[in-house]
Formats: sequence, structure tokens, C-alpha cells
Amino acid sequence: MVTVENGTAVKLRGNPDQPYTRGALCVKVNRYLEHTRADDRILYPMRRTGPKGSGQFERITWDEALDEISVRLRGVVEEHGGEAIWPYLGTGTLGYLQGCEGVAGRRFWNMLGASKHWLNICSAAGSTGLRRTNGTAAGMDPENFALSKLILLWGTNTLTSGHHLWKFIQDARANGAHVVAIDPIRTRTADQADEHLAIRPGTDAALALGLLNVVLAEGAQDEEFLAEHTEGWEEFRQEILSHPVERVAEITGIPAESVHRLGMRLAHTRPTGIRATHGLQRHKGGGTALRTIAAIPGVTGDWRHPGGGVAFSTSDHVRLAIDTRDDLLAKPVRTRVMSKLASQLDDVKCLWVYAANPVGSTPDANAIRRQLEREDLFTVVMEQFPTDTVDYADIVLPATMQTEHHDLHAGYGHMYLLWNEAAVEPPGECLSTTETFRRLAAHMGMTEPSLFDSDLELAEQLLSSGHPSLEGITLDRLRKEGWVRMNYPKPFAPFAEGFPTPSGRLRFPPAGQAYVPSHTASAGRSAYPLTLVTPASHLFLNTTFGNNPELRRRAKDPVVLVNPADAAARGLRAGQRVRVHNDGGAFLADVEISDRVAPGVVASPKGRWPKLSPGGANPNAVVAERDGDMGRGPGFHDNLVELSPVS
Ligand SMILES: Nc1nc2c(c(=O)[nH]1)N[C@H]1C(S)=C(S)[C@@H](COP(=O)(O)OP(=O)(O)OC[C@H]3O[C@@H](n4cnc5c(=O)[nH]c(N)nc54)[C@H](O)[C@@H]3O)O[C@H]1N2
Ligand SMILES: Nc1nc2c(c(=O)[nH]1)N[C@H]1C(S)=C(S)[C@@H](COP(=O)(O)OP(=O)(O)OC[C@H]3O[C@@H](n4cnc5c(=O)[nH]c(N)nc54)[C@H](O)[C@@H]3O)O[C@H]1N2
Ligand SMILES: [Mo]
Repeated sequence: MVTVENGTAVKLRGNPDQPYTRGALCVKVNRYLEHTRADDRILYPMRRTGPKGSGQFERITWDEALDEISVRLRGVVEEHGGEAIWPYLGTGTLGYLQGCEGVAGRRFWNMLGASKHWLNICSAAGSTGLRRTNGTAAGMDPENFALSKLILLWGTNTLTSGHHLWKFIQDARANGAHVVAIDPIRTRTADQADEHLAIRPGTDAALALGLLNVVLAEGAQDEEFLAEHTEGWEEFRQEILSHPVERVAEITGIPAESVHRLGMRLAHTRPTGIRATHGLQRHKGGGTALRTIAAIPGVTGDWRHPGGGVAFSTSDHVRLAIDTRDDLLAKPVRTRVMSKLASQLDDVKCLWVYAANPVGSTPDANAIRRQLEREDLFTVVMEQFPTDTVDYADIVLPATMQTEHHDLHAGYGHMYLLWNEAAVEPPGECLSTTETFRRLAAHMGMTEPSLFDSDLELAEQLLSSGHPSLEGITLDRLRKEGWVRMNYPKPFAPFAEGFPTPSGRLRFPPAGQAYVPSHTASAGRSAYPLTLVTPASHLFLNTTFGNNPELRRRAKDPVVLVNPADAAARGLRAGQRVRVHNDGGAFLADVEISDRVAPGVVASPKGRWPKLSPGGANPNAVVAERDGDMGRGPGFHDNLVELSPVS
């Protein structure tokens, strides 16, 4: 809720009536209004004047910008074909109008035959794994954690990356629920849990099998659910039986007694709710991990009960009618993969970045920089702030922020649709994503009517899918009420009667998967013996807010958490600056000696702007561009490094 006085937004607060957030904002969004007025906000179109990467620009008019862009785009299409254009749309806004969820701008790109863009950077591995088991990546209504009696916070740092869930966990605790955090780092969430299992990174599928081994030994499997709602049980049962707790303890690094104790709780506690989010799938075996964890409630029958099951994302519960008008394409086009910018840019002649900061957030940052320096590449960046990616742009277009444009949102962690009404006029010459593409289409002489649909028309279209979850949800109602719960029962047990797979049954994973991550398994023998985990920062949202002075002040200099044994082996002192490096590059951080990480594991959060960091790099300088086992998911927490003192 934004309070506006004389055309200026003066106050931002959460709506206390909203059931999921109950009015709470996070430390970052609390500073959002101040951020919209920041001194470094980009207010006008700009053209590059210095070398690529230098960040030197001159102000130009929108007409000049659109002229130059039109000529360049037409030239690329004529000479190299439309697929030589890569529209690189990131997660800066998850809006269905302005951002990635609705694939903003795609109708325009279809007119040119541009390559498609696959936003796999965040959750593709886990989503794919869950879909293979359940037929959908959606699961529990997160509000139902209030009803759980055992809660596993698995590869998720709730108090940092999705704190609204915490109130439901507290409600469950008030009713006696036991809360367990499963995370290689003793995070602030783990501190608040009843128990913390410090798992070796990338070994979660093995832990799932070990827990189920105890469930079977106890005879606590739900035979009726297994018979009625699952397939592949006999093969999977054998796989479970071949993973006794001792073997699992060896793989995961968790003491056998702890695996056994949690297995006993799982066997005898209904409903058990598992919150498994993105951390555990940023690994080589991330898809298999989610796929196997998703099998747990199939064995225990937890899906029968609200408060039981697995919650990863709620996105697959959202059924908005996104019409990107693929019929406008003259022929089918190739797809480029977001996490693979460094290696898939060779034959691209125009890179169009919007709501993304690849130099800060995408793997193999140094290789990306080398690509962006190419003189034959025409780069356009639509941005609010002068990021490291902006520094490489040929043309920069000023983008609106959330208080300045309309948007339709659906969270990936809750069951509501939300309307974002523009509250104030954009500053300077900033334009929304939708308006930028409308103007560009007109400037290029395009006449296809759907390119010019207004934001409100697009919102109407989104709500017109006819899916039962949207019945009765009109744009008028959404604008009036601000948020509306999608039509799913409350409480909601999504798979009590079956699964959205072809057979209607949960599909247990096949036996014989590689449950040990190939990459980290070699730790100890390589020149880079430490596994680096780079999770969400408490103070930044990916690289968004990475330039906010107050948040930067609070974040201080970057640190890397190092176990006392690893520090001693290298003679490192607390506070000492080190190079964290491997074959891909290096970043600098100060050593924090801590038993929050086990020996062999080091951690440094994501979200810093490279150019505002010591040494001009952030952890993505050492994150390799490697495909995970499913969805080509990137391995942000699955990289081997060494630490060396900086003199
Ligand atoms: N404050 C803040 N909030 C955010 C974001 C942010 O940048 N800052 N980003 C947002 C976005 S885009 C996303 S996708 C989510 C991500 O938020 P989360 O889903 O919480 O994902 P991560 O922060 O990547 O990792 C969560 C935890 O998984 C642990 N982990 C790493 N490897 C493993 C493993 O192999 N096994 C297990 N069990 N745990 C492991 C990490 O140590 C970390 O504590 O957060 C969103 N919320
Ligand atoms: N090392 C490491 N790296 C990671 C991760 C990790 O765990 N570790 N996590 C990954 C994950 S989960 C994600 S989702 C990605 C995120 O990576 P990106 O999708 O690149 O997101 P950000 O880095 O936040 O950059 C978004 C940019 O969009 C801009 N922006 C915001 N709103 C708008 C808008 O309305 N219009 C326009 N034009 N611009 C806007 C912001 O100013 C910001 O600069 O990062 C990934 N990178
Ligand atoms: Mo993400």
C-alpha cells in the first residue's frame, strides 16, 4: 500500500489484512521508496561513448534511441536472421505484465523471429524433478504448514529468503510441531529450528532414501495410498532397502543416529510438511534431489492431509492465460538458455537485457564479460540502475519501478493473485516494459494490433483462461480488493485424490540414480578442495538493492565462512582478506572462521554488485556454467574453490 501526497509516494507498507504477509515487509522492500528516488537511478535513454564495459554514456532522446535500435534490429534480421537476437529477460520483476512470468515483450520478438529465452536460472532443476514425480511442481499450500506436526525446512533459509512462511511455522509450533533444518550451513533459520542436520552439499536424495528406510523398517508406509495413488513402488522400495542409515550417514555426513531419529519421527508423525526450496537444487544432482524428496509423502501418505506433503513453489497452481502469440512467428525458432549466456552468445548479434543483471547473477561472469566486449554485438539494457551489465550496453533504456507501473503478480510461495496499481508518475523519462515495446513496435512501423494492447487489456486477457481457479476473479475485483485468493479449497490437500500425471499416480523415481554429486565428490583430491555455497543474502535480492547505500553499509565487506579446521590448515586468521578462486576466476572476501559450516564447505552469499565489491568481482566469477541433471539447472552451490591470502 502506497500513500501518495502531491504526486509523490511518501509511505509504503504491507496490508495487514493480507493473509500470507499479514502486512510484513522484508528489510529490503522496506527501503523501496527510498530506492526509487536514489541518486543513481537511470532517468533517460543513453548511448555508449566509451569502450564496452567502461560505463561511459551520453544522454539521448527516446526518438534517437528508438531510431538507432530500429536500424540495428532490422540490420541484424536482414543479415543474420531473427534468431541472432536474444531477448534476455530476468527475474528483476516477476510480474505477469512487466516481467518474466508473462514473458513481457514476446509478441514484439515474435514479429522479428527472435530466439526464445528459457529462464532456467532459478528453479528449473527442482521443478523438473517434481514434475517427473508428481506431474506438477506445485504442491502444498504453504499456509498449511500451520497444520503440520513435523516440519522439515530442507535446503531453504526461510527467515532470509521467504520469511512470511515463518508465522505459519510458529503457529504449528504452538501446536507442538517439531522443526528440523537440513542445510550445510547453520543459518539463522537453523538457529531457530529444534534441530539442524548439517548435510554434505548435494547429497539430499540419499538422505530422503535413508529416512524412508526407517519408515519401511517401522512398517509405517501407507499401503493403501501406495496401491491407489502411486506407480513404480516395487523398484523404488528396493532402492530404499539398499540405503540403510549407515550407508546414508557415510554419503551425507550426518551421523547415523540423527538420520535414524528423524526417520522415526517421519514414520510416526502425520502430517509431515516438507518445505524444500531452491538451495538443494542448485547442484549437479538437484533434479534428482527434488524428485526423490517428493517421493516421501507418497510413501507416508502425507498427501491425504492438509499440512502434509512437499511445498517447493506454488507457480504451477497459477493458471493465467499468457498469450505470447507464437502464431506471429514466421517459423519455429531456437531457444537460448538463461544460465548459459557465456557459451551461447557466439552467434548472437543483438543481446537485449531486461530485468536481469547477468554480469552479477549468471554463472561464469568472466566469460560473460569477454563476450559482452565483442564489437559485433549490439547490446541494449532496459534498467533502473547502472549495474555492471549496463556498463556494457550500447543503448540503455530507463525502466520504471513498481510504484510507477501497473502489474499483475502471483507469488511462487502463496496462493494469491495481486494487483499492483501504478501510484505515481514515472520520474524523468522512464517507461515500463510494456510501454517500451509498444513504442518500439510503432516506431518500426509494425501494425499487428495485439502489439498495442494496453496494460489493462493484457490483464483482462491474463484472467480469461477459464480455469476454475480463476472463476469469479475479474480485473475490477482485483483492482478494488488488491489481492484475491485463487479458487482452491482452504485447507487444500492437492493430491489427496490423485496426481496430475497421465496415469493419475505419483511416479516413484527409477532405481540406480547417482545420489552422490559427481562434482563435489571429488573434493579433497582436487587442486580446489572446498565446496562453495553461495545462498541468498539477507540484505540483497539477488543483485537488486546491491547499490542501496544503507543496505550496503549494513552488509559491510563480503565475507566467506570457513570452518576452523580449514582455516587452520591454511593458516588463515579471522578477518583476513582472501582470494576465493578456481580455474574460472576469483573474488575477494574476508575470512569469518565459524563452525556454521562443516570442514570442506565454505559459504559466501550472492547479491553483491561486482563493481562495488573488492577486486571488482562477486562469487559468480567462480561459478562454472554446467548443466545439472534436469532442466539444465545451474549449480550455484556446487563449485570447488581454494582460498589464498591476499597480501
Ligand atoms: N533476502 C533474500 N531473499 C530472497 C532472495 C535474495 O536474494 N535475498 N532471492 C529470492 C530468490 S530469486 C530465490 S530463488 C529464493 C532462494 O531462496 P532459497 O530457496 O532459500 O535458496 P538459497 O538461498 O539458494 O539456499 C537455501 C539454503 O540451501 C542451502 N543449501 C545449499 N546447498 C544445499 C544442499 O545441497 N542441500 C541442502 N539441504 N541445502 C543446501 C544453503 O546453505 C541455504 O541456506 O529466495 C528469494 N528470496
Ligand atoms: N552465486 C549465485 N548466483 C545466483 C544465485 C545463487 O544462488 N548464487 N541465484 C540465482 C537466482 S535464484 C536468480 S532468480 C538469479 C537472478 O538474476 P537476475 O534475474 O539477473 O536478477 P537480479 O540480479 O536481481 O537483476 C535484476 C535487475 O532487474 C532490474 N529490474 C527490476 N525491476 C525491473 C523492471 O521492472 N524493469 C526492468 N527493465 N528492470 C528491472 C533490477 O534493477 C536489477 O538490476 O540469480 C541467480 N544467481
Ligand atoms: Mo530465484
